[in-house]
Amino acid sequence: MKNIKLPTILSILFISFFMITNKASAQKIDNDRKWWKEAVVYQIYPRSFKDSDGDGVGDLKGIISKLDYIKSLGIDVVWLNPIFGSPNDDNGYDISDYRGIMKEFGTMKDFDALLKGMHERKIKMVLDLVVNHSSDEHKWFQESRKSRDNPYRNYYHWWDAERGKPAHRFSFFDVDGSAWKYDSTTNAYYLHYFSRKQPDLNWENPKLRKEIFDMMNFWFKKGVDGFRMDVISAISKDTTFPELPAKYHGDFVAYYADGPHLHEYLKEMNKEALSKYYVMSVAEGLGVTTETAHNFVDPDRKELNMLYHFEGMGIGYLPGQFKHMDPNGYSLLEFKNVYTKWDSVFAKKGWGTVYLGNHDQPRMLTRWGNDAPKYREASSKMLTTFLMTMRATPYYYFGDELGMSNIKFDRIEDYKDIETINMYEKTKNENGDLDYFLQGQKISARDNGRTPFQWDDSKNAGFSNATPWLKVNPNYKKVNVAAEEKDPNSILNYFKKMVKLRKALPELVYGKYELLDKENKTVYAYTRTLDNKKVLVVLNFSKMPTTFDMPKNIGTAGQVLINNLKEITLQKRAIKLQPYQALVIRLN
Ligand code: TEU
Repeated sequence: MKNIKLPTILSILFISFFMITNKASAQKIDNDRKWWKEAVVYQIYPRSFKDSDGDGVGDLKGIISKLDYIKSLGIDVVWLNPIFGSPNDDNGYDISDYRGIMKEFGTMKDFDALLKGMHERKIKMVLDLVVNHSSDEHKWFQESRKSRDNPYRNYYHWWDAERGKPAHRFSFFDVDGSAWKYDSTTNAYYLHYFSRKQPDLNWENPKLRKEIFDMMNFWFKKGVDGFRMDVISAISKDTTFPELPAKYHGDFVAYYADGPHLHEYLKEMNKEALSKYYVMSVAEGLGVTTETAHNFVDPDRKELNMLYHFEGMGIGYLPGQFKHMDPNGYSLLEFKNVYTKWDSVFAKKGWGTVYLGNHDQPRMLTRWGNDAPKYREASSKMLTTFLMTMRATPYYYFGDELGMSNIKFDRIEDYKDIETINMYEKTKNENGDLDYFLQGQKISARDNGRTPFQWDDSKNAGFSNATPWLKVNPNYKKVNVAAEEKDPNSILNYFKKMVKLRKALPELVYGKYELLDKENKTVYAYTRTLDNKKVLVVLNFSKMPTTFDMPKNIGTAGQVLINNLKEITLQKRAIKLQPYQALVIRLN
């Protein structure tokens, strides 16, 4: 003992203290560590991923043939948009057979092979649960509409016409805007929040609920690892169908998400299906607010794991104009505010999600970044950096890892999406400005995010030998997997690096988020801190160079963990940022 000097003793003490605190806090994370919190989810729109049988439509065998590519991304979970039997009025969101595979996509044998292939590669599979509505071609609806006393009548919402017209309900996809459709066979109206071919299921009926839970168990027994739940917030309705309460005027979506028995049904779903397996569940939180979010995801309520909110997706629209974005872009201050607010919602309890695009949205590069040739690479990478450094599970949309961008169709004939086509018809019927409408769709239409995946520079981007169901973006000659795999600095390789970094640093998953320089209009900067580990994320959201001054109280800059450009200029505490530069820096 006498040979050991005081500084050595101090450092031993220091190291053991460090180990104890580290262990204690590691345990703290352990308590509520979950695989789905640490996962990166990769969303695949099967219709547009890879066509194996030459009909111009992507399919399950196509996905199987690309499993090694999916694995190479380093992601953990694949969410597949609906793959079930469907007449495709809304690309599979109108299901006619919940236990069968859509003919164009393949067979149950293909599905089993796909699931096996994913599991062999340690990738989990999440399916889409579409149970607010079915297809009107589902056997239940075919029966239900036959007569008022059919055993399936109560599987849907009917309003007998002799009661007069039902109170108005808004439909997302109807050309007339009404969610009630008159059906002469039984002289009654049925409810459809989406298209006429998507009648809403009646969750009040315990038999219907049992059918749904049995169906979920059917897929879980096959080994499926979870569900993304389509408009699940809308399943419970006040079946007296009163006039829309005044509180919801101008915000019918909030009303749809505020059904009287919603949380009873979710608890029942948890008990009868979800709780029996170690699976994940994520609600499409249409109409869910920061006040109501906890009701879905707090663990002690035993409902769902996560939800994704729509507040971020609402940024940048012109006021009062559904689906027309402000040509001057969006406000980064608002963007920061929304994501910071949603981080704080789950700071103590529950867990969030983060996404910048999906099959219902335009491409993230066009909408949130800059798809001009000069900026597309930097801004794609910058947005990926944002998604991979937030305290929330990232849901990353296929093709964004290549920097795919909006196709911006000029003609209505090029669109295939029921939403665009019906809104166009509606605008026409109302003598609206069709050119203005089409102009708006170039930015906001859902088909922008649904064009075929770009594999290489061969015909149809290597997606299909036949004419694809939706046109391929002409930029595929340059923007494609084959080219980007070869280029170490590609958007694709940056995405892989970013996924690796997130997986390597627990502070990027669990660490506390603190916004810096809140009023900065072009730079989004924050720190992520877990115990004694801290990183700084600095993102230049603009095409102008700028300087970011590191606040004194956050520590000093250490290793640069990621940089989406070649250079970094750091003078004392001033970081010079090039257009769309993104940095993750270790703080000491
Ligand atoms: O989306 C729900 C939804 O509200 C969308 O209609 C959204 O408002 C719209 O896409 C914005 O443009 C889910 C699915 O994600 C979507 O693909 C389906 O069309 C819809 O439900 C009906 O199932």
